[in-house]
Amino acid sequence: MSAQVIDPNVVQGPLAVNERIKGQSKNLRGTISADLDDQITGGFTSDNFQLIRFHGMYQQDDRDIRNERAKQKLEPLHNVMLRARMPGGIITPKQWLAIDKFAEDHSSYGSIRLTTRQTFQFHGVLKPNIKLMHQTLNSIGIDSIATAGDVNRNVLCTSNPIESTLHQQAYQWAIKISEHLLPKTRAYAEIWLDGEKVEDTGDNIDVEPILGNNYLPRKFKTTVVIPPDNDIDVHANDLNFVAISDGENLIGFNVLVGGGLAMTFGDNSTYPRRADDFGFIELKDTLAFAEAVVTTQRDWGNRVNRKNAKTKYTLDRVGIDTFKAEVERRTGIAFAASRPFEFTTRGDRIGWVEGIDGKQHLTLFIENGRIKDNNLAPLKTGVKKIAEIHQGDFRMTANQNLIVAGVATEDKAAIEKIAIAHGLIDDTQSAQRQNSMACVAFPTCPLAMAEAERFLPEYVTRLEGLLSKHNISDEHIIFRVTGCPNGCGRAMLAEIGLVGRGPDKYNVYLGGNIAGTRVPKLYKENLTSNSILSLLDELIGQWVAERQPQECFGDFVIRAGIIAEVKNSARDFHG
Ligand code: SRM
Ligand code: SF4
Repeated sequence: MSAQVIDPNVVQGPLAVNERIKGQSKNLRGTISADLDDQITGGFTSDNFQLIRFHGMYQQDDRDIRNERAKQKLEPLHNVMLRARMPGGIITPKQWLAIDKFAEDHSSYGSIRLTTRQTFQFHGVLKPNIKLMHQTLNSIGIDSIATAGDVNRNVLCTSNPIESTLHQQAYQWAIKISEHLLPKTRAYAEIWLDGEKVEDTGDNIDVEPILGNNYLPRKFKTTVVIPPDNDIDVHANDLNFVAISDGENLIGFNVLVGGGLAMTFGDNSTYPRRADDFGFIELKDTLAFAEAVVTTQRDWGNRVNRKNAKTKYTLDRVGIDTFKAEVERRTGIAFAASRPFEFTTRGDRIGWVEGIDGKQHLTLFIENGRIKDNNLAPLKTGVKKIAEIHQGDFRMTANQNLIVAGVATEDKAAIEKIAIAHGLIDDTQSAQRQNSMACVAFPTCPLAMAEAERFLPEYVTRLEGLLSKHNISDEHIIFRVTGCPNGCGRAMLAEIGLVGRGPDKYNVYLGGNIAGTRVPKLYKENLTSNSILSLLDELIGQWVAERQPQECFGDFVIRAGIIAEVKNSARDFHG
């Protein structure tokens, strides 16, 4: 009998529980269908709680009323959040009208939530409406496959529609990559769309040539980005294709691998990390490289400890050169030297711009991505009215905003009128507000430790007050808040990032930059929002007094020695 060869790049030890769940799931089917028929509970039981994620749903409950229900001896009001798959974030007006109606009729919060990954979420859908939700989406050509779980998630693409030829080409690649890396299991169609049942022949019913039957060790995120815009924040992602053009057409990509932003408090083996540049590839090799990076991570990613399972940790564990060489071995193609590129901007350009095709594009600032008719403005009705007359498409941005894209010049006035009447265009919004962002957090996120989305608007008003006090009302600092260290609002790429620790308690991170190419570092821990404001008052005062021309806040705090620069996360982030 030959001895088993142990691959030194694979972490040995008892596998994480999720590995058993995935392995025994019959390619993500579990017993979800049976659970769906169980009217005794509003939730999903045992393994299915995890498995529905691979179908784009999370079980949640309203945390605002959780204790009250517990006192009444009621189970939490279980419901699901659904996240749609929307590579590049493009959606037609017809699709928008259908999702608007579903949110209105069947989601407890009556809102559509644009996310930091260019798609939308429904919150608060009760069990009896879940199938209807998938069937409604299917009828308009949308699904939610692989928007959560240990798979390649929604593929992002720079939203800027101005360079329309290049954008069109890049967008097509985002779709191709998304399709190529999708799970091949027919479980989604079978369970939600009443597709034909496949015969149960054992643990693995379908073949997963790329992801494997245990799927990936952890979530995996991919982007296609067009420099100099880094609107999709490449360094939050495992795999990035940086568009290289000859001025007009796409000729290839630089491939950046190993970004990610999450960490766990008290566990220094976890940290936010920038992606590394592996080199240039030709367009024709794009899918082969996407597949090779994914399969290398599939085979070498840590399946023992989920906290160290993402690609960023695999790279630091095996070494960048080893990982890169393996990708080259799997494709049979060597990376060429990286082509020069630079990121200079990140935020969305709010307001109208004219594309090179002469079409008009209106970017609407949607605070925290929450589209809802609220006391301040009937935003949801406004977008619906625009969708009723709009002939182009909508583009969801990775900064939680919405672009009304491809407006013919003759339709501009009508769309603008609706947008103004419904609070979707508001000239009083400051640059600071437009460059601030928060994750969802309470009441729906089960992992939230502090408020984020509900905290941000009022806090930005106070921050605006500070900028005004220091006579820089027209300027802004990239400011982001997340309700816990998972980093969904990308605070770990902000100039000032607040990370929730507990009710009204946040850690303060400083030192990210405008282009999103630097991770910030912990400055102060566990402060109340009031004390953070006093701190920021001092720091902003110092910045205004001592900064060099054009020096942004994040660069200043490093040059002034207020915070050390994070050059290599594994070494510097906790050091
Ligand atoms: Fe996230 C988990 C919301 C972007 C890192 N994220 C969650 C969950 C599903 C909580 C849960 O596991 O039960 C949150 C649901 C809240 C709710 O009620 O809606 C949640 N994440 C979001 C969204 C909606 C935030 C937003 O305000 O827009 C974003 C949805 C994106 C999408 O459409 O797919 C969102 N999440 C991100 C990002 C930013 C990004 O990708 O650009 C990150 C950091 C980048 C990264 O992955 O490193 C992020 N979310 C996480 C993590 C930490 C993963 C890790 O590496 O450890 C978790 C927790 C987990 O996976 O265990 C998480
Ligand atoms: Fe929830 Fe934390 Fe993500 Fe915010 S950062 S949405 S609190 S998991």
